[in-house]
Amino acid sequence: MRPLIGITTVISDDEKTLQLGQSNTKVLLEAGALPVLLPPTTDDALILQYIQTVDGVLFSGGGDVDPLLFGETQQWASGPINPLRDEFELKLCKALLKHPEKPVLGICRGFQVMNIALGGDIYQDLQSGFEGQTLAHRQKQAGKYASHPVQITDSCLMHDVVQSDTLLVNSFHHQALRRMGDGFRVTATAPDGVIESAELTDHPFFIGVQWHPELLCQAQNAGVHMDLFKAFVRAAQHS
Ligand SMILES: [Mn+2]
Repeated sequence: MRPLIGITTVISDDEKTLQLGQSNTKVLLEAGALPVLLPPTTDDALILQYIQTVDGVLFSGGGDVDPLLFGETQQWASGPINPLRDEFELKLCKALLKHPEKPVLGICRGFQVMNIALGGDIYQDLQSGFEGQTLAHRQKQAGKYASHPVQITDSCLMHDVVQSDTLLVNSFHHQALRRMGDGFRVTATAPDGVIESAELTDHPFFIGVQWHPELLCQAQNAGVHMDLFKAFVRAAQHS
């Protein structure tokens, strides 16, 4: 039996559609999982049943997290927010921390949600908030193409997965992690110092990445990016 991986989704503002980029389910199917969509809810009992039902959770990419959730107000560069999605994902992530047997992978916004759930915060906007000049973290080319390198730290799950000290990644974010949440260890940084991946120490598999590996998997040489999903699915198989 394939492990069940729950993926977070968002309800459109007009409440007509449940939305998720198809690349998320495609890549999980290719990596050997059975992806299932998790409609947002704030019901604690339902969230617990989601966790009990699935073997792992993917926090998908998406829009900005409401800065009020880490003690700030919106700046001019803030993107649209979705309060239901914010509340659902933060509750789900906090509840998952009590179930370390369930592996967690976060992509872009999902990575930021993980850090906020752990008590950390994010730069609302790199261009106005980051100390110093950043490189272009909002690339113009398609997501299957990489645009900047990241440096991977030694002795971490991410290094075990990619088997390299550097990795070329795509970049579609104007926000990034700032103060790290409890136990969340930086495992990759861009040349400008922007945090690009982290993982929870003392957890079998709780990894977030700022890039979009599911889009890089569409390229010809997708091996290393698919390896991240394969490692995630393997961890879910053991749960
Ligand atoms: Mn980037």
